[in-house]
Amino acid sequence: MKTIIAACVASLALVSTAASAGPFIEKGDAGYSILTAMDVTHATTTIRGSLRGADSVDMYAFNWKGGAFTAQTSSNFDPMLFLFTSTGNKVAFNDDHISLQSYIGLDLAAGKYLMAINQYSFNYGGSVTGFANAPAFRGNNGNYSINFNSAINAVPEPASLGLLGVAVLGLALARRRKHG
Ligand SMILES: [Ca+2]
Ligand SMILES: [Ca+2]
Repeated sequence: MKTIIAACVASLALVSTAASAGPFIEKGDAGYSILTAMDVTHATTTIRGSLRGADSVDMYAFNWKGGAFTAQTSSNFDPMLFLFTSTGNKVAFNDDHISLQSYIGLDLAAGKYLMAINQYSFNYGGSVTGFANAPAFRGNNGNYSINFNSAINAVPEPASLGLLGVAVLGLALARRRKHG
């Protein structure tokens, strides 16, 4: 039984390590179109990046597990926040929620999405293709973080596999005990 408990604890430790990876930091400069959006490459509750001059829009691609979704900006400039489907259909937009900071909250179906952040008063014309004007808009230089209520890009498989592994191990030990 001790062995099984130890295996359970080890398995849970692996699962929680995978779920609590640190912030995703923008590498170089995230793009501003469906094709150039930067992939968030690990499960995280925070994206951090910067906007500099002609780099006036950053767009990120991520997977959402489904359910209640919130995204809140924190920045030293006046941000605007956008959520699109992976094919560029607008899901949500917010400029100012608390003070000048942006907030998006909704029940979001599982799938791949694009999140973009830029600066007031960039006019994107209500469409993802409106970001093509990004280089022409010169905002202030600044740093931002986008914080999520739950890990984006969370991969559910490791948790299921971990539990499955524990079940298989438990069965194997039980069988060995019977034979021994
Ligand atoms: Ca950037
Ligand atoms: Ca704002």
